[in-house]
Amino acid sequence: MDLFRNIIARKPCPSVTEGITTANFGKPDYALALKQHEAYISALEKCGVGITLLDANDDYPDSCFVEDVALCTKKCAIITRPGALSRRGEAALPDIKAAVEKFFANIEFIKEPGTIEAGDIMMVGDHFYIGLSNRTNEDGARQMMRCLEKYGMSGSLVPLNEVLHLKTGLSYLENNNLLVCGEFVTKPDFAEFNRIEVPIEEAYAANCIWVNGNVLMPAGYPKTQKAVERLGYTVIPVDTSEYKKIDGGLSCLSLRF
Ligand code: CIR
Repeated sequence: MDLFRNIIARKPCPSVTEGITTANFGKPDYALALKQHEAYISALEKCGVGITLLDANDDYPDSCFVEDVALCTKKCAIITRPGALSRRGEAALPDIKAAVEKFFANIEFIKEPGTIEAGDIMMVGDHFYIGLSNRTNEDGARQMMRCLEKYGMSGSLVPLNEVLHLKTGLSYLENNNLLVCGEFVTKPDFAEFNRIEVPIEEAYAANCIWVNGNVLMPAGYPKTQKAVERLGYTVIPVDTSEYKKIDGGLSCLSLRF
């Protein structure tokens, strides 16, 4: 597997308190969200990646979830077209485009009527699983597959029933290890992986990120943490309580490449 060398993230803005949510945990505390974001960035620094940190943008409450607006692969970056109307403009912000252009010569764009948010995309080597969700439609997913194929990679579609995004319910930890929860425990698409089941009461912990041999995990999910440690990874717990309140997790807060 290839190491990640860089991440792009965006600071949360004061209006993060108005982020889209289906959860019932109240509004995020902005000061605490900022502190947690700083801790997240420090955890990533410890994993040896260079950090590009974009300024907060108060026009877009969910703009700290920068994962959704671009897919960064080894050969190209693809700027998405978010399905959530309040988020659509995030993909067109000049600073994200400029940040991606710093690292990628090949940049593609998803076009109308396609919609896709990259939280719905899981990379496994040169193959990308693409969830069909309320945010990602078939047109967007097929445009994404064509972009990947243009650069010698591949994609496959995974219809979703229960989760916001594909990676809400599963995380690839390299070495064929896949954390799975809920509908992903039995999906045939993932039968060949070494599946580690996340108990339903710890469902939020199914969204983790592998970064150069470490696994960043949300703090407070001891069963899942033990299971990941047993696989031999160095676990770095990160508190994301304020992001959980608006359906966000660890992967959503960065682009890693
Ligand atoms: C949203 O509903 O779009 C945000 N409140 C949460 C986005 C989470 N992003 C992700 O899972 N990749």
